[in-house]
Amino acid sequence: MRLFTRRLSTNGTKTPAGYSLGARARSPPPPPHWLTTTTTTTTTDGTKVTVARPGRQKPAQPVMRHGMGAGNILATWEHDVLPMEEEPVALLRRPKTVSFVGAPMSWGQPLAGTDYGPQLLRESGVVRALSKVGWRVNDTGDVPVLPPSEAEHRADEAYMREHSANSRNASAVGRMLSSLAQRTEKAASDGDFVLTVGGDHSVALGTLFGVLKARPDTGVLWVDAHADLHTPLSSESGNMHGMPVGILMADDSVRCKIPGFEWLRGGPRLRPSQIVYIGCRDLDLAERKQIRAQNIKCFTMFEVDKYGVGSVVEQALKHLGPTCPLHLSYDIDAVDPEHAPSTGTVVRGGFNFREAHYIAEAIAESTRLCSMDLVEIKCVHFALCVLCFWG
Ligand SMILES: [Mn+2]
Repeated sequence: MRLFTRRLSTNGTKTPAGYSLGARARSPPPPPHWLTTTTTTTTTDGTKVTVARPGRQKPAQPVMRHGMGAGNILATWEHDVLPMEEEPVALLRRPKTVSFVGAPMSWGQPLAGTDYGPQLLRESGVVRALSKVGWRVNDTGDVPVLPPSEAEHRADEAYMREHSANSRNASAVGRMLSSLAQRTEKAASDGDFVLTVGGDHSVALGTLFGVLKARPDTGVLWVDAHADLHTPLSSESGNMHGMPVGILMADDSVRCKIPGFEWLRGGPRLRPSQIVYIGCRDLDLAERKQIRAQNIKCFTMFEVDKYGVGSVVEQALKHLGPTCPLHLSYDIDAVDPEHAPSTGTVVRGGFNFREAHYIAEAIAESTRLCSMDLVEIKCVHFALCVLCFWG
């Protein structure tokens, strides 16, 4: 599946730069691909005839709104998508269907704005873009996110005191993730591609838990500036968006004590060999130690610079094995702030425009990508409005 876009080359689909009168004046360039539909028919004597005829209208230009900063990347898809060859996704049902799940969570970190992510994606035309590349889209709407109640707040405080833990709003986050996990499990069991749009990265705990229930041998590609490998027992900030991998890997005796996360009991645990990190560049000491101790495959930006993004994705896929379904958890902060400035935890030195796209394209090319999170897209203008309003 091509969620991300590919730039048009100058191979005739676009007028090349420096186009001049001359040979081309006598032989006009072909019309843009969006104005042409080609049909191939076989005549009675067996020869194939290809006919080009006027087709779809030129797609509308992207609409930039609400500080769509994730934006320089996402807002380009309307005019930048190349129609791709039909690609079999053997592990999904036919007709190939995307279940779009909105997860407008922002309680996993301290800033407002990520809760606007699903709406931004819908407004920027994600459904139309997916339909255009041959997918049926089932928009399941947003999973409800409610603020912590008084009782939940007290439960959080008691847990943190008792275990010297650090987990802000754990109850409210856990409650929402429980419904999210049920929804992703159902969609994955139905054979759909599950596309979850956050929301902060805590939502990946819910989506992966559901996906792993339906497809236990799933391999995870975690594209992120961070490893999100903490638990409330190791976290300094207490932000739940830094813990989805850590909690998924943790033993039930640790994770089921976290208020709001009792439902994880007996459920799947992520094995260290089942995940690969790509793009990390902001790891703290505890996370580095754990990555080494558990022998987790991790390609930091150093490796991306050293080997190139092509080799890194190839090695990552090789590590996960040749047959398993794949889940891509794409934190937009993996991309350099120059291209994706509207995110919660900005870290410079990330992927450039082509690297950011290449990763998704190369993983899709495996034809085994069956689920994906796109998270931490933050609406800066919206957050500023909230701050001004309350300010
Ligand atoms: Mn993350």
